[in-house]
Amino acid sequence: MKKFEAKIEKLKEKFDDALEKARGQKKSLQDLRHEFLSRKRGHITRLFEELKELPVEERPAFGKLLNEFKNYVLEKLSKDVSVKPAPIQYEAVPREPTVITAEREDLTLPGRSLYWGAPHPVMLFAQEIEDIFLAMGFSVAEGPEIETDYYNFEALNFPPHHPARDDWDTLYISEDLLLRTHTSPMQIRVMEKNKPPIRIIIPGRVFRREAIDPTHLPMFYQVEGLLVDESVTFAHLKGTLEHFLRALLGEKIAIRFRPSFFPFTEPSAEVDIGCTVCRGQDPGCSVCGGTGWKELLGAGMVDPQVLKNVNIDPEKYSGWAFGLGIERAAMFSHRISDMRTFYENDLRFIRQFSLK
Ligand code: 2NM
Repeated sequence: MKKFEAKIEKLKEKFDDALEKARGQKKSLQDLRHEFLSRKRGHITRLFEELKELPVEERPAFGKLLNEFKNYVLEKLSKDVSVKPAPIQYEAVPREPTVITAEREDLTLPGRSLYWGAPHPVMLFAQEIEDIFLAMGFSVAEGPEIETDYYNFEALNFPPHHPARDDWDTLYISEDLLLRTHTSPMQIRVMEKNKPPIRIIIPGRVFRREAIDPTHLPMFYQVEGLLVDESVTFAHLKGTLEHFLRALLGEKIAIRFRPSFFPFTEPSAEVDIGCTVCRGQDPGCSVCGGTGWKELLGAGMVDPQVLKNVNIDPEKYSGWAFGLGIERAAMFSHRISDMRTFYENDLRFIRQFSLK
């Protein structure tokens, strides 16, 4: 049966033709494999079916020819390096949008900003004061809030039972221990440990037995300053404090010195600043009471007896000192009418100052 042999020959030509065209194209090569080898309708599969209809004696020879052709096709197709295994197809699993919103956080929301807190206005004002004195070559020191009678009073020239002690309503812990009524005890400690020249300021909490009202608290902050050197005069005190007050409250602030008395300074003065609210123009002014002046700090030349108490020779050295209530100064600078607002911890109040 030459006819069968011719069919194979024809198919081979067809295959070679198609293979030439399909070279390098995966899809076409897969199609070609399907066209010739498909188990149902492939050309070669059909020829195997036809083989069964041939006379039995002819089948082996043609069967051999057909098998050779089949192997030829398989070999050709498998040799084509461009035929690679088909990529794995992953199936997309659809998700219900309701599941996403109900079970997962919304990652597109903006973050919540953290509140870092704000410096307290009293601390900010203390820093402003410190900066002014640091620029003039002063150092800053702190000391204990619990003191002995000696450092708080006796070394500062308050003798026992002296009526001057009545001006400082003291909170006693025991016969000898008390809550300091000023930061001057630390100035005694500084003078005990250091030789002049001394330039220091001491900020810190002080305590007095006070009835609470808009201008009095039993705890408040003070800054005291001290300068000791040779040939120091009241003129240095005056010039330094004037510079300090102008730097703190503005160049135009009015300043006056009034004679006064403190046990630890001689002579002593109280320093007033002109009322910035009414500028002395309103006899009914609630800030200055119509006087046009506001007392801001106390100062004076360190009493020779205080210098002797710390073994500094008053014949060789002299010094000046001052004390200032920080809340009181801050109230005046910021026009705050009630000192208690500093310690009510109302964040709406406290936050305003750090915006400066
Ligand atoms: C004030 C007023 C005047 C003062 C004096 C001293 C020391 F230690 F040198 F004697 N320290 N602070 C002083 C002087 C304090 O506060 C209203």
